[in-house]
Amino acid sequence: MTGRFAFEIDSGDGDARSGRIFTARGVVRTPAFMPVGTAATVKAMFPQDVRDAGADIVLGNVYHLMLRPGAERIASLGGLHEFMRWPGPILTDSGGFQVMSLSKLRKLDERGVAFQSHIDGSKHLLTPERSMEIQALLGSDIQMQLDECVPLPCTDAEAERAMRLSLRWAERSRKSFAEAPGRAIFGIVQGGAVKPLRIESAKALSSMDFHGLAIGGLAVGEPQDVMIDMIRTVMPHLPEHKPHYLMGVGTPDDIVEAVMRGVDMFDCVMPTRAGRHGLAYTRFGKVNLMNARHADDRAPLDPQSSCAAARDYSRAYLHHLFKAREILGMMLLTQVNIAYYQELMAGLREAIAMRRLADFVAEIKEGWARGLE
Ligand code: PRF
Repeated sequence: MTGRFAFEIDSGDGDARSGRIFTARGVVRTPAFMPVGTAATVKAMFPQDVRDAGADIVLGNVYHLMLRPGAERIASLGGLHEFMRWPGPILTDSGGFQVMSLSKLRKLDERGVAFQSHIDGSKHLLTPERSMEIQALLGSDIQMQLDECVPLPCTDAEAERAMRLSLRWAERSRKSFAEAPGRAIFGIVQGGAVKPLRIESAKALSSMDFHGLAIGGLAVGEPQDVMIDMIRTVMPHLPEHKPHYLMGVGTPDDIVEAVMRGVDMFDCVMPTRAGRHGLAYTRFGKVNLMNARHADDRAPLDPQSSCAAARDYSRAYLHHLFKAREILGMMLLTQVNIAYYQELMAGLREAIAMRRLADFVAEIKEGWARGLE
């Protein structure tokens, strides 16, 4: 492992940027979409297929991996990259967000978040320091601070309390982060849908020497215009020369809108989860393969796709696989969706470099609106 963590912006179009993040384990082309590999696997996909689809980086989760198989165990087995056979960069989420959404028994205070495992009921305390330690044990290339994300809508007082707690946890996370060449730690902006809170959070984090800044607390139940409004509010207060990561977003349309406003990185379970439920993301919008209209259709999902699963199998066959609950259906549609998301990101990067982002966005939105033939 050599080299320093760095971010270089190669081109810009309006507020959008395209560039490269340099990590110890390779380069991430931005804007980037990170497939979610929660439990040391991008569900239903071989690591090499994730790479071949165009992904430079995947995401792992502290919460799941600390509970099963355990961070110390993964470390003793050679680290997460070796364990899951993904040699490229890995970003790990800090755990707080997953505790709040997955564990039914949990209690949050100044120290951290105490919770019971959703798997076996065992008790754990996740502090900012322990989250950093776990992320280091996993061998993460980009660590995230521990934060608290409140679901929207919420009261201003609740948003403020969580934002201030997240700032104090940001300082503790930053302090306990073990510096290593090519490794990074990102801070996370919170503040609900309250603009002055968002601005205060962004300013405070920007002064804390993080390698990148994330916008958290969005895509948690608010309409898209609220999300866009918050991105627009925060962005002028983030350092321009550091990566901007919008956590847990989103639909292809959300991603396009955020890229136009200066976001560089995304992650979301949407393409993988949808793929396991018979939903395909394509140039022609979202397609539900469970629908009977596909039962006799010889056409593939998209003959022009870079993905063999989208080119070589008929819609009728995919429909059959989902009706029969065959595993291959999930595998094929996960491939289709990850390939489509990566194709979209590659298209965005190219359009930014050519300074034709507005035209590109108009073209792809037209395709989504047209629907499948
Ligand atoms: N914080 C963390 N992870 C996250 C989020 C957050 O706010 C979100 C919000 N959409 C997704 N994942 N740590």
